[in-house]
Amino acid sequence: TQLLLIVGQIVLDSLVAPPTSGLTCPVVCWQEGEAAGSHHENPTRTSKVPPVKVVLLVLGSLLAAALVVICRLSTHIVQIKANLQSLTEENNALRRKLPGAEDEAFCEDGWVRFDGTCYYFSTNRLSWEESRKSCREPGAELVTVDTREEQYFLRSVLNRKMKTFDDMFWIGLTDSLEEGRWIWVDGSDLSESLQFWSQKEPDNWTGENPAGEDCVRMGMEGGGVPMKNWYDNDCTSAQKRICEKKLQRPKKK
Ligand SMILES: [Ca+2]
Ligand SMILES: [Ca+2]
Ligand SMILES: [Ca+2]
Repeated sequence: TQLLLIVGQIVLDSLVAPPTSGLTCPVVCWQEGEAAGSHHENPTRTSKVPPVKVVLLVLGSLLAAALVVICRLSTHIVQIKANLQSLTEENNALRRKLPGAEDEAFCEDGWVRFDGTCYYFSTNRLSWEESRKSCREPGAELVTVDTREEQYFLRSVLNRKMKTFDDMFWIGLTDSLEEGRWIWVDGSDLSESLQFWSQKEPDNWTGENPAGEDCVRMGMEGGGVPMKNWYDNDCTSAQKRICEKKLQRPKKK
């Protein structure tokens, strides 16, 4: 502001003040002054500041003042943006503390979180029925594959975990009630569009158990076909298992 006032005063002075040295034309004055100054023939005229120079000086000052204002505004905008960022983070933190907030939920140690669900990949082996019981103890169930994304997630984990071809995991799918009718442990029928049988499966093979194969385990992708990693198997054989349950929430105080 002070700078602007000074600049304004200079403008006024240059307009109001009468021409000095008896010269009537500022341009002539300047031209003469320049010419004289360059030859050092008229020291009295070269000591005056020509009005055109004053105008240039004023314009320069105004430009400088404008730059200062723009610079200060930019600083303010940066500060406002930083404040907004800080408030957004604070808001998100408060939201997480609200009852039912998704991010407050968690999976217990040993369980893997994916898309609002916790999964457990066992290291010990049990029959299919025993596996189901074991999953139910902590309030879970043998896994049901409800989406392609869930299948993709499970196969990705298994691809990392499995050491040998036979190192498979029970999932919650069986046709023990009616041969060929596959039902999930939640009672729903296996949908046509969401099946991931490996090559030549299910085959209800009777080589190991004359009762055939009525339970499903998930393993390596047969023939290297991506995602196709389901095998029906003898339900009494001991296999690892995958359990799933909803995200846990802290107990209310
Ligand atoms: Ca599921
Ligand atoms: Ca069967
Ligand atoms: Ca089979």
